[in-house]
Amino acid sequence: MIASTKPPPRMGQRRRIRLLNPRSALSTITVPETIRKMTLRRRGLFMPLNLAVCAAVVPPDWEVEIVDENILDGPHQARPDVDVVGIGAMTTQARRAYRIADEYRRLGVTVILGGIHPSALPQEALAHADVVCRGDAEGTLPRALADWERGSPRPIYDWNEQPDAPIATPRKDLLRPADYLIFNPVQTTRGCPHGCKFCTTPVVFGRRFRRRAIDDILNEIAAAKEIYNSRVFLFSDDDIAGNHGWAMDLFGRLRGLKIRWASMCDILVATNDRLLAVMRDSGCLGLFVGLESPRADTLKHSGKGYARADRYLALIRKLHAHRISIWGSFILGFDTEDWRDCMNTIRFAQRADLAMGLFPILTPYPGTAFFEEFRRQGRLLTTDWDRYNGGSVVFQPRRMAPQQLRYAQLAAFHEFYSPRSMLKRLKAWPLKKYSYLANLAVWRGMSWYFSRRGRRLPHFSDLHAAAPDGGRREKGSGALL
Ligand code: B12
Repeated sequence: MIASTKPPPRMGQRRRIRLLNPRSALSTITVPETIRKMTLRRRGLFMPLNLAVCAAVVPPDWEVEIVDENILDGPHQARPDVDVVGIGAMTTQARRAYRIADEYRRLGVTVILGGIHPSALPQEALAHADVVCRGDAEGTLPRALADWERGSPRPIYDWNEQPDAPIATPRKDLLRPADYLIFNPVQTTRGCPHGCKFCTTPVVFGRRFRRRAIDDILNEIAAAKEIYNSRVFLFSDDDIAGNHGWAMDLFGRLRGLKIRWASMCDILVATNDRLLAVMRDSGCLGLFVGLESPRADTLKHSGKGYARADRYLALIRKLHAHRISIWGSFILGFDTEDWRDCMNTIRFAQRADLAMGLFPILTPYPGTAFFEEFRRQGRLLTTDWDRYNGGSVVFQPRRMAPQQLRYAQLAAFHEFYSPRSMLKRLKAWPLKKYSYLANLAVWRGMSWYFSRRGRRLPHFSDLHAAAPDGGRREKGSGALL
């Protein structure tokens, strides 16, 4: 543990805080050049909305700046020119966040850690920080800074002590739009009533669905239209239609703004015809839907019992009939599934004509039920947080070897994004220009990645050939690769 030595501030002096987004381990895995190619040479994919929100709740008499290490040419160098540094971290950023925090503390700058990972593991984070803020910055950061000014900050501030602090409007003026592909994410809700065992959201932000004032949302969008000329928006929500009544109000009022938008959403939205119609009228182009698996027993096992796998196809077709395209996300590696189930998942995604598919490997993020379960069972292979990125196997799968699972993931991406699969899913008409571009970007990125390494692209048939039974279902096989 490194102690911070800077004396408490003198009264009346203007305070300075630097908010920092550490470099993410993921970008070193997915190869920065590929990301640049895919993002039209923007430096970053997504602007750090978390820090723009933090900046909005810093007391007005403080000077505030945001530094995003992901868009710098080299690593950020800690400098003692601020009083406080606030660092946010998802799990993939935790290791780098801790290193920067240690450097700042060595210089005597007070360090506040926040975001999803420190919220899930506050004691771990406290070894690198003076203060840890758990959950929303709105309910924690202003209190932490006020106590710091009085010279007596507490080690932990929890948003549950102030659960009704309103969701703030982010300070986007502190960032440069040209640096990011997605500069105008807008968040409308927090928390999630579902309790999926793989998801961090209910653990960190609670199971009560918290809604932002609709006027604030509309004002943020209107300002972005005017200042940045934005017409297409991304709602950075877990589930924009998690509450159908509220979503109906929101979509009804969005209609007047004449924007187009996409968001994450659960599949149950397709059970409500009236809501779907209003949603489409409000400018919805597409939804990112967590489907996880086409197997009912897997959904039940993962705590996603609210969704019914046998209705997936019909509900997806209904969304398509409303001209809403779907990015489906599936998780590979559940205890109920082996590599053949991974293959069947991809076949399902192709049959459903999904515009895009994501196939992350099951990752037991700290705080989730799966993390506790795998730890209890001695199945965690590592707690190197850099590897908690959805592209590495960090636990011992029940029905396949770790290498089989990783290979199945690569085969899944390859087969789903192959030109033949793309044409079949997207069809020639009506022309889905953006979906074609996005599919081609993934395909190009994959082909480039494998050819540079002199490796052929992975196929599920390789797993068939390597299986000891020649492809019939065997129990607990660890053989391959
Ligand atoms: C948009 C998004 C992305 C964007 C990028 C986001 C970004 N800024 O870099 C993209 C699409 C690139 C992405 C990718 C990934 N994502 Co993502 N993503 C999201 C999503 C949907 C919204 C994030 C967001 O903008 N939230 C809005 C802001 C305002 O909320 P916030 O970040 O939590 O910040 C608040 C508090 O946490 C706190 N806070 C945050 N930072 C700080 C700092 C300080 C000092 C303080 C005091 C407070 C504080 O205050 C903020 C305001 O209240 C979330 C879901 C969610 N509900 O958060 C998942 C989520 C963050 N993603 C997740 C995951 C797993 C990933 C991937 C690993 C997925 C994958 N397999 O590829 C990658 C990793 C990317 C990487 N950089 O390494 C998980 C994180 C789990 C974890 N333990 O880390 C989440 C929570 C999804 C989930 N439900 O499990 N993601």
